[in-house]
Amino acid sequence: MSEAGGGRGCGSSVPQRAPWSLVAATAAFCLVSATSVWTAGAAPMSREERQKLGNQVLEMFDHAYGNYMEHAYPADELMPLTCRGRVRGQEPSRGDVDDALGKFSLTLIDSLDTLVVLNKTKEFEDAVRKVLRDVNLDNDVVVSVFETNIRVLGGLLGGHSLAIMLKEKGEYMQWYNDELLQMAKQLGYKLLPAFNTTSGLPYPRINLKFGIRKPEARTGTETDTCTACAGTLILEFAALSRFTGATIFEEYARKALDFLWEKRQRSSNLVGVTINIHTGDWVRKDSGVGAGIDSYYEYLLKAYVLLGDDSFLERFNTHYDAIMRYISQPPLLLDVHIHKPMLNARTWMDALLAFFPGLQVLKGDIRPAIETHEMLYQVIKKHNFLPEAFTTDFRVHWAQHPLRPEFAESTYFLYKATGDPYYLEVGKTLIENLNKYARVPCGFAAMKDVRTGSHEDRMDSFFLAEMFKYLYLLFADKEDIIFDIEDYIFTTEAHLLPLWLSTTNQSISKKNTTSEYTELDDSNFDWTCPNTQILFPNDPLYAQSIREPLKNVVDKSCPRGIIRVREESFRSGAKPPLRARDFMATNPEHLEILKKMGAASSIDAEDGLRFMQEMIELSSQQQKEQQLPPRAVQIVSHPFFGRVVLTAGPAQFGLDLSKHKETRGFVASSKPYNGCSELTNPEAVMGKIALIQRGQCMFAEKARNIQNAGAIGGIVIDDNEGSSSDTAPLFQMAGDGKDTDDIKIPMLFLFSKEGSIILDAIREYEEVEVLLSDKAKDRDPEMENEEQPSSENDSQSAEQITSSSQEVDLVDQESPEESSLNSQPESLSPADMDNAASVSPSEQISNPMENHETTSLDGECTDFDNQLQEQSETEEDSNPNVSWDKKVQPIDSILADWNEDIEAFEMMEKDEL
Ligand code: DMJ
Repeated sequence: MSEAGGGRGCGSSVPQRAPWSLVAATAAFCLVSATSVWTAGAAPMSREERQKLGNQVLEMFDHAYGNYMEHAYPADELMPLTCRGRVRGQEPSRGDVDDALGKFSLTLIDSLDTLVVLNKTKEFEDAVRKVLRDVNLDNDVVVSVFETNIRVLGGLLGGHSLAIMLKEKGEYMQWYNDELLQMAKQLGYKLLPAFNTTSGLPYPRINLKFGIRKPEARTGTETDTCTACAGTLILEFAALSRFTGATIFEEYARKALDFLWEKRQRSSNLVGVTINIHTGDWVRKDSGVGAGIDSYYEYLLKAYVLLGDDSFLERFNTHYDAIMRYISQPPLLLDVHIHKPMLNARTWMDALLAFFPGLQVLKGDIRPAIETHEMLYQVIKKHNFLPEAFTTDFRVHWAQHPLRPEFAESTYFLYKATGDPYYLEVGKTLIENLNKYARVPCGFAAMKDVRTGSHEDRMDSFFLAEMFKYLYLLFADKEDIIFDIEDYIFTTEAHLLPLWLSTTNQSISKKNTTSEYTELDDSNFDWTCPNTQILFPNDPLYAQSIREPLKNVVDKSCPRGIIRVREESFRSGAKPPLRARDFMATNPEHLEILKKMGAASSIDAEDGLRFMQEMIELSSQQQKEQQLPPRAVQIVSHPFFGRVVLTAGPAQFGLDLSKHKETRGFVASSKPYNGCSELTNPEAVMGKIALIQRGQCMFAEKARNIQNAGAIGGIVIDDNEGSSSDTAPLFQMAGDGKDTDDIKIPMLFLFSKEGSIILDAIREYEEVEVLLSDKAKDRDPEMENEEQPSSENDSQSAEQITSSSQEVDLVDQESPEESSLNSQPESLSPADMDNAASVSPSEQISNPMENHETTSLDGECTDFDNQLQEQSETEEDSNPNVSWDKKVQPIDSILADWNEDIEAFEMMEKDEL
């Protein structure tokens, strides 16, 4: 165990060299692992069971990595539904998400150090050879500087760190001669032109071959970047400098951090989500700990740990104090405005903030970490995964889940800090859910919609870099890992950097240590560190006692408005402010209140502002609620056994699957394939779910034709080749303007990519059975042994459906399985033939609100709001800063901010996480 140091030490009020050996394993800055003190609470998990779960994680990793290597490599990522590689330019663009892909075998590089952690040393050696042999870092591709840094530079450095560790051990990697480090350096130099701005903040994107400025670069015109994008470089860049002696990398990353610190909002000490890289103005002035900011905070604290530079801890502590004052509303973490930090900026939280409890463990602030983690776990128990965004009353706001690792990360750190076996049970649930809902024959697929259980053809590289590492380490004993993990720090992508770097090539930190902090009061900073003896004073039930009051927080919560409870409590005795949801234009009292808003006092003006925000939210929510949520097509026959779930659009006619039992049946293509005339193969579709191609007539007409032929359901497949629910907004199939009550069968719509998964399955397996539903049926091992039942929907049986026998003289079309792969219709349908129910432009593809959950939660209301209120009142008493909110703010300034706030709010709504 190395004694790397340079920062502040536990239990000391003066700087000293500290053993940072606990950082990686417990990530608990100054925390002693409490594993050994645990004696009661959740039942302890036996070594045998932990080993079993560890082995399960290894098997899952093999499934993900093996399929990537077999079917996708050297592509950047695996597409687990279509079982092939995702090559940029060959797939429809997914926008910003694709900027992580640089044609540099991303998943392989991101997986390197995971292989060593999981004891796959031989595979690691092979993987390193492949990287050195195959990876080209000079592609003409525009990539994200942030993603390339954390995943590729971090991956190469993590690989190098463990390669030299293995070489030193004397068995593996004896041939290794710093080749990964040379690649990392080459990549580092490629990223440097991005920093060529007056502010020193990097451009968000760079062309790997042409940099920023050259005409061929196709980038360099951006003006904004996110705070995390500019503030998450120091660990990798400093490691690169210290490994190589080339100081320029650490200098550049420090300069960007210095600039962000300078630009913090001085009265709140918060930073916004996006910043202008030329002027340094905040572009988005909302502030939280999730998307857009998250790893900026993480890197301040970890930079202190790795580099031993006090200025980073001072900055972190200043921000942390502000976060706990304004953003933390335990167990929630809610975004606020940097200028008006008592005003919430959103009514929802994003999944990325799930890393924060882990960071709080590193900081040593365990109580709020336990509370937020518990709240997140309950959301997961409700939806199987953490949706990308969820509301303060725990409804799904954005239903995707790309297999993010942040919650597993926090679970691991909390277990290390508390030793509470409860966290092992949490990890077990994560493993079960991944296998049950995300595992597909060719890897693990991201969830397109946690409510329906449908998949996206996507397995991000961070799933291998982070998820398996944290899950494996959660169940591992020290002897299960071939090196001492406590000698390393985790980057934000869970790459491992050795702590001995803190004492190597330190010239840069010495040169650049700023002296501006003399203005700050030292008493703001925690120079001493908590330890487990204080945190858990002989009380092994400590963590449980914190979780207990929160145990029903999700199930029994009532919808809340966006007003923060703290604010309401300031006005005890006063009439509660008018809320948008209660407003009635016919109520004279309401009109009177409205008139007053913005006219009398700052409080009234703030009520007015809030009212406007609520109105915008409410109307956008109501718009969404008028749309039907997506449906699921689940392939249940061999060899899929329910593992592949496709996102489908509903129809405004026919059987409503949300009200009825699902429909199950074998599929058959209709002839003609467009379904626009009487079918010529009724015997083939009778009692089955008919596949029909979009185009050439109305959806309702197709439905009638297949119903008349005896089909029990229909799936319309888009004729626009390459379309996918990953890149196009789902819509409802509208009727034909006539009465559609005669259509009794369920109809669903699949984009071409999802449709081709079924068509390919028919070609390969002939008999393909699917389930049409509003939510995928749970998969369990028995499903694989189940007999193939006939349609569960007897009332929909073919015999009961009246058949018409109109003779229509139309040319028969080839069915897709007879035609060649990717056969195209003879002529493309006029766009206006199929009448998709209109979708407003603001609800196009990338709009997260598209998936807004419309159902309210079951369960009675608890006194959760009261709990929060009580807590807030206590905080008010002890919080010197509450006076901020009480200050009379000039009404003009509030009104001047009004437009800005509404604009920011609208941007947030559009923003992709
Ligand atoms: C990872 O790439 C990193 O953890 C990053 O900091 C943000 N989150 C993704 C995975 O969700």
